[in-house]
Amino acid sequence: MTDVPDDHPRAQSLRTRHRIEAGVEKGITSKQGLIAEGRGEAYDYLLGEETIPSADAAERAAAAQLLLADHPVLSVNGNVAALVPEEIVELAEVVGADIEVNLFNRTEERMEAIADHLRDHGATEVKGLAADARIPGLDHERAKVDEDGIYDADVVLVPLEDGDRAEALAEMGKTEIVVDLNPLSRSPRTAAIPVIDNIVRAIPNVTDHARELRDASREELEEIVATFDREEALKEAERAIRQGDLD
Ligand code: PTJ
Repeated sequence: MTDVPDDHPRAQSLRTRHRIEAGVEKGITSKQGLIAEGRGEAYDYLLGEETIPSADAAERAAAAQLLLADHPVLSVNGNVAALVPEEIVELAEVVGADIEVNLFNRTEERMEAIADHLRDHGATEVKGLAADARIPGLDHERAKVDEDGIYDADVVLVPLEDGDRAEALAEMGKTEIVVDLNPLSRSPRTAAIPVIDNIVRAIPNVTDHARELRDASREELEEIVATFDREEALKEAERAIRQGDLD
């Protein structure tokens, strides 16, 4: 991987880009993942490449929601696997969630490569390969999930999800936490908790909040979820992007 000097003004963004490139080379990330990364970078640039306060509030609500869940599942696609494999494994440990590979462009090779990559980063169990259940209302390949994974989950974290599947999961009654840098995209608009932030900042921050909230009572966690305002979070992110103060 190309070395990016620490004092480069866009060091983090360039490192993220290189990780996606490496993901494509390793057969983890799809070519479309490169395009998705480019779209994400543009929004992140306008957000000042930082976690804005409303995103931090969403990340705290996401942590509380995951801790409250009976069966939380973290969904992983090719971009997420390339960018935050260790961080996903860590979050799953802290909140007691399953990890499931779920791809927009599903191929068995990529499913296996991503599961191996997650295991190399500490995952003990990776779901998604059984594909013994279907999300109703989606075409065959995109509908595939594990019966004891996403199909059974009450709370699902779906980063960089496509709009159709986000809607179909919501139809199934799942509580969805969506991480996406575009507040106008259908998936965060469908989510109970839209997190408008870069996945590379969002996942570690949800984990930090979850660690801090681990001993909180159910009432405290429910209060955090109930007072989170999803409309406000979407509005705040859009406002920040439109009025971007790029200092
Ligand atoms: O690995 P697969 O086959 O499941 O495919 C995954 C991609 C991401 C290629 C697929 O789901 C796709 O085509 O997604 P879209 O429709 O391009 O949407 C990606 C969304 O993620 C866009 O709204 C981007 O702004 C957003 N995004 C991109 N990079 C990041 C991001 N959001 C958060 N953090 C990022 N690093």
